[in-house]
Order: sequence, then C-alpha cells, then structure tokens
Amino acid sequence: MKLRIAIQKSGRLHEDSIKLLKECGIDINNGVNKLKTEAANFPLEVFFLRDDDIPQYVEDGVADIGIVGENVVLEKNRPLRTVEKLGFGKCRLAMAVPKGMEYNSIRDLNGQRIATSYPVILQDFLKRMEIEAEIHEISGSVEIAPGIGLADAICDLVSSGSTLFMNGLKEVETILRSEAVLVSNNRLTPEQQQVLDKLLFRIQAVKKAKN
Ligand code: PRT
Ligand code: ZN
Repeated sequence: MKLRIAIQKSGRLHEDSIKLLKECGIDINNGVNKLKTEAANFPLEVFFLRDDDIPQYVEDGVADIGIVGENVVLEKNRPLRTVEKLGFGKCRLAMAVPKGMEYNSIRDLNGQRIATSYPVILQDFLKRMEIEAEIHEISGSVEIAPGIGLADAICDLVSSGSTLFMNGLKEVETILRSEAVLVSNNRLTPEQQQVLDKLLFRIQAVKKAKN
C-alpha cells in the first residue's frame, strides 16, 4: 500500500508543502481543486485538506502522515508522532492587548476576557501561569475583538506583527513558537514505514542543502 500524506489544500502552508515534496524529487501535479493526487515517481498519495482536519485524518488512518503547524497539532491534542520539523510556516502564538493598556506582567490578565481560536493551548498556558481569565473562543478575525468590546486581550498567531499593529494592539507574551511539522500515526505497515524513511532521508537532505 502507498504512503498517504495529508497537506493543506490552500492557505499559508500549501505552497511550501508542495515545494518541499518537489525538492525531494517527488513529481506531483497539484490541481488545487482536487481532493487527492498520486505521485508519478514515488509511492505516495497526496490528500488536500483543511489544516484543522489533518490531525484527525492522520489519527484515524485516512492518511498516514501529514504536514501541519505545531500550533494545530497541540490545539487538536491527538496522539500523533512528530517526525520532523520542516522549517517553514514559522510563527508564534502570542498574547496581545490594546496598546493604551498598562501592562506590567502576566498577572494583569487576571479577570480579563481573552479572545482566541486556540482555547486548548491558552487554557493550558493560563493554568501553568496561575491566571484566572475568561476565554472567548472565536474562529476568525480575533484581532478585532478588543476593538468591538468583545474581549480585553487576544491570543493569536503572529508573524510580522503588522496585523496587531494595524488593530492598535501590542504583543505582551509569547505562548508558543511554531513551524510546520511532519506528523505520523503509529500504524504504518513495514512497507509504508520504509517509504516514510526514504521520504525523511530526502527531507533531511533538502534541509541540509539550505543551511
Ligand atoms: O483553510 P484552512 O483551515 O486550511 O487554513 P487556515 O485559514 O486555518 O490557516 P492559514 O492558511 O491561515 O495558516 C496555516 C498555518 O500557517 C497556521 O496554522 C500556522 O501554523 C501557519 N502560520 C504562519 C500562520 C501565520 N504564520 C500567520 N501569520 N497562520 C496564520 N497567520 C495569521 C494570524 O492568525 C493573523 O491573522 O496572519 C495574521 C498575522 O500575520 P502578521 O504577519 O500580520 O503578524
Ligand atoms: Zn484552518
């Protein structure tokens, strides 16, 4: 049986995931509207999915391995093996508050309402920091929540910081540093494991060539 890999269908990790496979010498023709495709010269089948669905599909064995952000892996909290960090999709999950708010330490978040799309990671962070705050889960446009009075602070992904800046917010805590990772379930057949080892060998060579 071929090795089945799940990658993002469209979005920030799509291009780099395809590029990595191509740099590994794997020939795939990527129609973005297709659900899946097969590599012409490698025993690999590629599924195109929403990033949020990838951990579950890999856990369930619909796909064997996947490329997804560590932030999603941690938030979904599925029993997956992280096989390799891939060096792209770098960002951080950060806490931000309105730039006019006086902020001296994490304790200033006590009793505040925090909007996020990452309630699991945030909950864990607040617990570790012994902060009691109210988590408001929203699925998108988290950065507008303070401006419309929905929250006092936000916990969201940041890369350049320009989204925070444009919304009058300042970054005050880093909760997690993230990048794209290759994950796998632990039910690969010996043949699939051999294909994964071969893929991994090529990925490591590609990474080495870039350093
Ligand atoms: O459709 P699908 O569900 O698959 O995609 P999505 O919209 O949920 O995810 P997508 O494509 O936005 O991001 C996929 C992954 O890319 C994330 O899970 C992260 O691992 C990674 N990544 C890297 C980022 C960013 N950088 C990033 N900057 N994901 C999101 N952002 C957003 C952030 O949420 C904020 O809205 O970009 C904005 C901030 O960017 P800056 O540059 O203004 O700071
Ligand atoms: Zn998503």
